[in-house]
Amino acid sequence: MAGAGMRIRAIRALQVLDSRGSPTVEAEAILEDGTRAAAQVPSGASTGRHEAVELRDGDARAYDGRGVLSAVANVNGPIARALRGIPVHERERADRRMVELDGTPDKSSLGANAILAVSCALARLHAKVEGVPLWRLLAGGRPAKMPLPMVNILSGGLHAGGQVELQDFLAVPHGCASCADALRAAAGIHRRMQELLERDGRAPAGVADEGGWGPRLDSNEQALEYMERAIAAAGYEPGRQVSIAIDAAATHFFRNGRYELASEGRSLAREEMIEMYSRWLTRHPVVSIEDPLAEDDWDGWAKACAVLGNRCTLIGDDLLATSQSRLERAIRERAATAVLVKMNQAGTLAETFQVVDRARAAGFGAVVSARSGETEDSFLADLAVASGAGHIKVGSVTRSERLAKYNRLLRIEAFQEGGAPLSLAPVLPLGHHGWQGGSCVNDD
Ligand code: 2PG
Ligand code: MG
Repeated sequence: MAGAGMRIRAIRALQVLDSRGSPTVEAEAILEDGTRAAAQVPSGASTGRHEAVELRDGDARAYDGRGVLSAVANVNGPIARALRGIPVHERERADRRMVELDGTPDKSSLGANAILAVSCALARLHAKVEGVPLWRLLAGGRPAKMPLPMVNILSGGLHAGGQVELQDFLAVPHGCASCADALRAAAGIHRRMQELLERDGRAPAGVADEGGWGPRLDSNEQALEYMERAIAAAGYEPGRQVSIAIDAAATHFFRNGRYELASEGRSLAREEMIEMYSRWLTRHPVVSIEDPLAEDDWDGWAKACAVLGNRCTLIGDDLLATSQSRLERAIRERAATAVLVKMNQAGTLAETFQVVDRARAAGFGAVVSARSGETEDSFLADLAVASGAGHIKVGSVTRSERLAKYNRLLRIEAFQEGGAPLSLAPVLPLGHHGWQGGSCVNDD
């Protein structure tokens, strides 16, 4: 361990801007010999109630109250003081120190944005000192592999002005042999989608928060029809080479016990939502549904798993909030079959890896995910490879805060950095229901 003896001399932070022009935290860690590394943290729009808290200043005179100068001050003050002198390889100890120092269950005292920025900067610094790629350092003994990208093509909900309620319709190019091929497929589908929408007079003036299209549509299901058409127009067979993933983000259209599909003039009970998804699974090649129901509708999720769980992967985002205790409950109650992994929902790298590792042990799938507000930091790509999750969700193939991650994956794949055997997961991992892929596997 080349860097084992190297201790932290200083940590400092500043306020930078994310892809929506909102402030976020960048932290830099510096060792005794002057070696330094930095990291920036992302920020969600469709945030769940159970996420670790992002500290915002609330001063309406700056960035509509969204400044993060208090989080920055927490890094520069108490966090820097508490971590000074800790050897850089003792990163878990550093994460624990920060959690203890914060002292709240949701990191609302120091801010998850402050804590995570430091946690990631320390990991990057440690990799630098060891002279290994970040993903290799993070992997430890985990089965690192190239993740299959799930690429946003159409957006709705809070990411696209609510044209339709469901938030994401994504292409899953599982029939491709490499990450590079999967991205080429996704880029083709994104372009063909633009042409199809233009032809129908539905082309939006710009792209949505994650770089996909946010058109006005007649219904949520119409998004699935467009997805199939765009996949075929790009030269791929829907369901055999490229399938569809949905992130409904249902928490955000759930009011008073009902799911409000306002664009369709419908208000659905949870059973009707499950029936709707069931019909869609019959008609369209959908391999996974994220947040099909709201974040605290545990009974609904268990029903959804019983009815849909052997036909597609049910991924908990707002439901699980990258929280160990919520994941335990989902395992116990069979309330999901995969977990969405977002570092800033947990607030430290150590807790993020605990969730990924527990999911693997329980036979749950895992998808490592970016946020709708992102930065040029490519950390997530290394995390996805290191975790062995097999899947990554970064948004679309436009906007450089997305491409920073994809391009980092391409670099890791092209140069086989670090020499580990990397493999592309063929299809979404399934939960405890034992379904093995059905017609969605490219079995040529
Ligand atoms: C999600 C994410 C990313 P946000 O819901 O999965 O698409 O969105 O960061 O706004 O929570
Ligand atoms: Mg989501």
